[in-house]
Amino acid sequence: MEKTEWFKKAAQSILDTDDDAAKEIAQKSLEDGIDPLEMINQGFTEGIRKMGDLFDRGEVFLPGLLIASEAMTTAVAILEDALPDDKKKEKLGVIVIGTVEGDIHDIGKGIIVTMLRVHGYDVHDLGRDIPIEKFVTKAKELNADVVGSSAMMTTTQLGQKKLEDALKEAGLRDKVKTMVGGAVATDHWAKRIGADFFGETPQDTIDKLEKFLN
Ligand code: B12
Repeated sequence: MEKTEWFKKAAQSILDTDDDAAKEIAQKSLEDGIDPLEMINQGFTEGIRKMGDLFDRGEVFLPGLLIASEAMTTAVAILEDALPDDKKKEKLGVIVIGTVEGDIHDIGKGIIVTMLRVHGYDVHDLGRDIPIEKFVTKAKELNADVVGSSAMMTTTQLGQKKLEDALKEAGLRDKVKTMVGGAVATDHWAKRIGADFFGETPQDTIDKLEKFLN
């Protein structure tokens, strides 16, 4: 099957909130030699984006979105397992990343984590709903080069500003670069809170990281 057909099927399985289909499509696409990263970015991610639009328009409700998110997580996990082992590669930098306190959205952050790992970064994913102190403690412990935070809601976005302040207070701010992302983040927001940059997409994030770390 053409890879564009696989992408369409992947997206459709998310729109259908069909966990079994998503799982099967992920597995079969691998057997068919489709690049797992392309399946994530051009297939399943398209599905969750469209689902988000339907949710915004009131055509899908929260339980539907929740099931779609679970199907997405299952499929992405299968594809991630198939990614080449990059452990032997020389690491480009140590990154501590998480979704800020009060916020449980982690699909986008998970995709960023996968892409960064594939590109050779040593990524420590703290998870979601993470207290600011935990970002700081981990960054200190690992002597991190970069601290990244994801926030998907206007109510939790302030956590990204608190993180900037906490890193300053801990005397770490001149030792690490900070990146922010998530549905409500913008270049303007990053500038306003004093973060080094805003990463809009995985590629944008990777390009900017290269620039900031060199
Ligand atoms: C899926 C989803 C959920 C799922 C989350 C499942 C999960 N495990 O993540 C569930 C159903 C659980 C959920 C719950 C809720 N949600 Co919700 N959700 C969404 C939805 C539809 C899609 C988010 C998503 O996964 N997008 C796909 C990914 C691939 O894109 P992304 O997250 O933007 O990530 C990309 C970039 O932003 C970037 N990126 C992301 N993180 C980072 C971090 C760094 C460091 C960098 C550099 C880049 C980066 O790279 C990613 C890949 O390209 C959005 C709608 C939207 N337009 O975003 C609402 C949305 C975020 N949710 C919203 C809300 C309000 C809620 C709820 C309060 C419930 C409700 N009443 O609707 C709860 C919140 C619970 C909580 N305490 O957190 C609102 C937030 C409104 C606001 N502006 O404040 C949105 C915008 C929907 C809306 N229009 O109302 N949600």
